[in-house]
Amino acid sequence: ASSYDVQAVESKWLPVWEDLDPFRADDEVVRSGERPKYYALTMFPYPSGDLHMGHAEVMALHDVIARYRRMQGYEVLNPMGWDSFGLNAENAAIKQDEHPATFTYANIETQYESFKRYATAFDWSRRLHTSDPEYYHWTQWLFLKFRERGLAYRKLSPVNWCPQDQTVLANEQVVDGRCERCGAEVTKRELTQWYFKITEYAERLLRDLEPLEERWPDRVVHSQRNWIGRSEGAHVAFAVEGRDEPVTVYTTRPDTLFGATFMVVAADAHLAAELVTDEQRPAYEAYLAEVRKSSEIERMATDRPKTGVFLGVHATNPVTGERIPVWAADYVLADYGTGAIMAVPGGDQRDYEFAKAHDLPIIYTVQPPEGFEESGGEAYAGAGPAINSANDEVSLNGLEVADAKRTIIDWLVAKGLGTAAVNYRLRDWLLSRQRFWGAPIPIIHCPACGEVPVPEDQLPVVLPDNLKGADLKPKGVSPLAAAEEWVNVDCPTCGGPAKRDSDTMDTFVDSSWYFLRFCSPGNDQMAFDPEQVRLWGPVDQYVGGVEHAVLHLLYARFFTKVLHDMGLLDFTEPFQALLGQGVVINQGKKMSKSLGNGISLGEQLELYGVDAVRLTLVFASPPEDNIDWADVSPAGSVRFLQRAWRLSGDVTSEPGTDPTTGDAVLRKATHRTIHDATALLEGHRFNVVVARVMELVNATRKAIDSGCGPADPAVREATETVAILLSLVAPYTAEDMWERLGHEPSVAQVAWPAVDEALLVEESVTAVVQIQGKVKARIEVAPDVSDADLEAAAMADADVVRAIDGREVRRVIVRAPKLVNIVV
Ligand code: ANZ
Ligand code: ZN
Repeated sequence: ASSYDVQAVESKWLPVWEDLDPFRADDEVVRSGERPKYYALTMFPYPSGDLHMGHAEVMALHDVIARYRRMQGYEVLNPMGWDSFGLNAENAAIKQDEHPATFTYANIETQYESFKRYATAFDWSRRLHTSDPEYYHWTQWLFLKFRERGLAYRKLSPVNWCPQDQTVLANEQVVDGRCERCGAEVTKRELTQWYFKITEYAERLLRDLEPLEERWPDRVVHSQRNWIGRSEGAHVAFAVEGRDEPVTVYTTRPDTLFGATFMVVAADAHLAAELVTDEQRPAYEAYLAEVRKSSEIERMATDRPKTGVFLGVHATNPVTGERIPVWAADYVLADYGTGAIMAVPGGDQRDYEFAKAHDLPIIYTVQPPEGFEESGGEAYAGAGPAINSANDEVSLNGLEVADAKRTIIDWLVAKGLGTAAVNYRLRDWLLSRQRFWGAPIPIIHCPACGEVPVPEDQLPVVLPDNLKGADLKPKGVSPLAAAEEWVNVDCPTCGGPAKRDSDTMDTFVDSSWYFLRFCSPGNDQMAFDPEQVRLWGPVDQYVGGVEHAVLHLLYARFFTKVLHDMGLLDFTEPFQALLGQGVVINQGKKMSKSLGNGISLGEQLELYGVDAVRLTLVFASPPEDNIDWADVSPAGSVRFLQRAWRLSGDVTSEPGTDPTTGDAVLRKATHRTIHDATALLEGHRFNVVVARVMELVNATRKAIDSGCGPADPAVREATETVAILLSLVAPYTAEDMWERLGHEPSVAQVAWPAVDEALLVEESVTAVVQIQGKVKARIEVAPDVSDADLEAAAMADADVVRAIDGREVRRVIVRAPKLVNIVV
């Protein structure tokens, strides 16, 4: 064909690639040392519909990396699968009166076909779905292993409850007090739930972020740090009247202890109910009922009046000996620190407002600067020397905050009243969900034996396939609890009647280890083969959305560390490098149904073809930036691809023609492009790579039409380079060009072109000739000119000869290629 037909090119190459399977990763090649491994991974999708523009972007970017590394000589593992459990399918199933599997696997097939058409460089032989029993068998096994190590446990505690989805949520799934999925305001409920003890790994999760700083986006590292939220302070014990045990508080400001004028216990902590006197109990219970009704959003609002109730008891401030009242309030959180605080209204704004509202004393313990209005309605949280802070034994007065902290902690330790303490904001990971479409928790509850793990040889615990539609409607308990046949079993230990745990696991459990499964997919003896993971792991480059900063990316790091500690992994971090792509927006706004500004990927592909859409997405901006579809031109991409493709039809030299005799100007442009593209690819500046290929296409066109002509070997070299570079972004066009240039498919399998360094050398440089220190001439010389040649050229220059004017040359200093200094 002499004109570029997008449809024809696509339908021509798709089946050829299907046969060639050029992206299959070969274990043997790596094991034998023939090629080094490279593990390229992109976040696997939920099968919630067909692929959309967001997928198209991330896959286009990820493909550039995978294809480039392959051409560089790596054996690339680039697998793909589906994160196929979750509420999405379950809600759709309820609406359509189906089993969630029906919806899930239909969507997977649709997405699979779309991935293929989109020409992604995946090794499909490793495909997995987290909702397959073959996969969740091992999710369940891992759960049991974590439990054996004391890292999975059950406890009763107030949990985040989404009234819309009728299920509990992990802290990470509550965003600004709302359900991350449906946006409903989250409330609290007291429930017995399963947790992973991620807090035991808090310090390591924090410490190991440091080496990631170089190769992970700042934003992600920063939010993980904040989320783990390490703080240093002290535990201080307060004696409480009528109680043997003291109440311990966590404070980051032990230096302010002299200003602790009251205590506050979280209203919904058990401690509050324990402490309250009979007299105050009715008031407390009324208050607690109010607190329970309010959502997290209301409770966290800073401008909210500081409500609370006196518990009727007093404690003793350990440094002042003062009797201080103990209150309950909702601004103190039950699950942070110890759930109780020493209130220092002079130093903490929340305490200050509470003190004002309830008429409690305020003492400043740090000297505020000149001009600070003590009655201006504010606590002073800044630096300065301690004041009002002395008793008979210890004085902090005059000490700056850090010194004061040290001094008071030493005193508390000596008195047996406190210790230095580190606290983390990170909570344990709540993993159980009262929903159907997830991996069942492999535990059996027996009235006689208690919690009994399902024996390993009875895994997987498979979901029942006879539930659908209304059976799955949320009722507050898992639909599995109502599935009599499924839930009632014999106890594996005593044989008596027992019940299966009817909760399923958070889908983030499934995705915390999928990158390991890809190394030995289909293994029915283990979750992953440690030998195979040694071969391929860890992931060299991960590509995906940074909205997962504190969810998936933290959980996967936690799993990796635990599995390392179990002796199953050599490494402790799963993802060596992370690229977080921007999002595709339209007309300045996020695409949404309500705004009606959605762009259908399918339509774009019909209109412009796969290559043009991919090219547009890669060319639009640096990968991390958002792309506004209103600002880009897929039609322009089509025109460029046509221009590139036409070159391949114009080349008249034979394949294999030695390029070294070709046109020097074009050859230099070609090799400069290869050289720069390599550096740009390493730096993930893919959009600039595209711009450079566009320039090379123009240079080649010019050489054909008005330069050396189509038969010149340099034209072939340039066009082949265009095809190879373009194959990272526009695989169909590149493959077709490659064939028209007389080669066998696939261009994806050729080696990255080598740069001829000699062709990178600059043409000439300007040398300055001075006589008696004054510039007399400038001459053009080769950059690698020798001192002797440069001196000869200078002495022969007409201006120099005139300037010397016959005088005797006493000395010549030469600094090739820049300077000649002549002394006469
Ligand atoms: C006395 C004090 C004086 C405090 C002062 C601060 C300033 P971070 O940095 O986030 O760890 N706190 C402790 N447990 C709490 C809970 N369960 N709910 C609400 N607040 C709690 O915060 C630690 C500080 O937050 C602690 O230090 C405590 O107040 C409060 F001038 O103690 B501080
Ligand atoms: Zn039993």
